[in-house]
Amino acid sequence: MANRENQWNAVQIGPNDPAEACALLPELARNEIAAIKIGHFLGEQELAVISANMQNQTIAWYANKTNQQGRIGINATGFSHLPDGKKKYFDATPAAEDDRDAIFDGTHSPINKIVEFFGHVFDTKIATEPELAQARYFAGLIRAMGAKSTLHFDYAPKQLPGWSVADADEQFGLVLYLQMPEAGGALNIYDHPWTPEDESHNNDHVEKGTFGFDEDFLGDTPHASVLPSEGDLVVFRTRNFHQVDEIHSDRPRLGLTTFMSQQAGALALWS
Ligand SMILES: O=C(O)CCC(=O)C(=O)O
Ligand SMILES: [Fe+2]
Repeated sequence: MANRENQWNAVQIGPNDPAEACALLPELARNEIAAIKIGHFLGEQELAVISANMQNQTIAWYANKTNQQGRIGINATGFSHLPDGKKKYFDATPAAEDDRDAIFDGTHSPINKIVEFFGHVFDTKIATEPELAQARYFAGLIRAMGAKSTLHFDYAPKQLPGWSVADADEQFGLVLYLQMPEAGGALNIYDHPWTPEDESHNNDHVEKGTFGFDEDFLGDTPHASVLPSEGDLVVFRTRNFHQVDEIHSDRPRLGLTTFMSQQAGALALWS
């Protein structure tokens, strides 16, 4: 909840304090804080290796959104609306993991680093799907943005019914910033978790993502505006509505993203 000044704030911590980050997760889950910003989660050298490797990968820009919204990797909500979408997602996972790991070649995998970081306190794994012989979810989608995002929320119980990640108590979003624009690109997080009544403002009807929600529907709801630096890891509760601000840059804003679901105290990563 926002405090007396009607501000809602992110808490900033350092990269060597996993116990502190883990202790803040319950506060995040209760909307007492907007986000946890873990400064310098990746150092300059790790960023340089990843950025050089990325030159060999192609960003898949969304139809009609070239240079605005693109990705490297797969995400479950990109498959959930397709016939047999769940099977298609898990069939596509091994190749997506290979592409991802080629980007991490020569440095410690940031996804493993995240698992180890939260693993200091919680049982932390890559999510698996019991219905498909414990097939592993993909984790580590790189999002490229050249313009603001939609106003949206991410919440598997609503968006991925029938997938095991929907059986979670909480869903966090983690973004590790690989490249930031010269100006703009803050992440705005609103103190408003999605409820079914909000659907009257939703402009996406088949596949999630193209239009998002009416930008003005939250009125003066308190929000936090988080402007990360390259190498920072931001953790927030994705059921809260959020939006990436206008971007002013010749090069895309790049974030390595994964969801982190919590169930019965254990954490599971997936994209
Ligand atoms: O890139 C960001 O700052 C947030 C992207 C986003 O909406 C998400 O990861 O759910
Ligand atoms: Fe999101």
